[in-house]
Amino acid sequence: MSSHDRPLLLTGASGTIGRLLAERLAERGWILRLTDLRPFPDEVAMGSTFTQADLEDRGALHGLAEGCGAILHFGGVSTERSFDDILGPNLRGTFNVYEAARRQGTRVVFASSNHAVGLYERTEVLDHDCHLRPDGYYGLSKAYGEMLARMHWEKHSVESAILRIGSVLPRVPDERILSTWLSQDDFVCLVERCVLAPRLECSIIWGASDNSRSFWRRDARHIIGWTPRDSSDDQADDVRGRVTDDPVAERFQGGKFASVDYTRDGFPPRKMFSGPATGHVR
Ligand code: 15L
Repeated sequence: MSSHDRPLLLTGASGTIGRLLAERLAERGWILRLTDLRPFPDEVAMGSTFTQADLEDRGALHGLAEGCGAILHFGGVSTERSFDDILGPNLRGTFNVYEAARRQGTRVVFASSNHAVGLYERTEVLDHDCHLRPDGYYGLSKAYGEMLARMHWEKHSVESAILRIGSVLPRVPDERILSTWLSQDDFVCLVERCVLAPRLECSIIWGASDNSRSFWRRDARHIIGWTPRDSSDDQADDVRGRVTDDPVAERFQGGKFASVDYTRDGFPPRKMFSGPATGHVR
């Protein structure tokens, strides 16, 4: 558990959800060490600092993590790109974050993504222990981050909250996001709970509001004591019919990410794995 007297290190502070966290956590009294490769576009709250740094710079990350109450790892590439673009920030960078956490004996809140399991069909409902099924190189890098978290927990007792984040947006823009929406308020509360919870172990939590069309079900939220308050349900009428004309994107939970460079001839068999740890067909 972290208390307000130790700073929180936030990577990816200049990104969309990094900026949201920076603003809202500062309002809640947290002292932040913000970092990003890009400059921070907003005013830095009193007591907090911003350091421009590359996630690949191991020494810089170790320095930034010193004395922190938790590392909120939201940095790296956040969309589907080539493997070479993703390798440095998301694989080496996340490794550096975990090495820093291990040295400091601090917990990590890891921004994983629904794209770690984006190749499940939309008719399936997943539990946190389903097999990983990344929908591209970005999703693969999140799957790697989840495994890195698991290894650091089992081998070095570094705790993590692995947040499989859906879509953090002010409003629902289309039908897919009725299933994946995480309101900004629910998101900020979720991250703060991960910091305050007495224990995290290595918990996977679906980052989604209480949406009745959710693709996801069981997770470890009871460990941190988080319950979302919002739901996409009351926005359903506003987005009815807002779908793409891409059959691959419409079939899979990962949407457009799944259809990038999708070359399989026809669709895969519905069940790729057997056994209890798969998703459940609705
Ligand atoms: C993500 O992981 C992306 O970072 C974000 O830009 C959205 O595309 C989101 O997933 C989503 O699936 O809606």
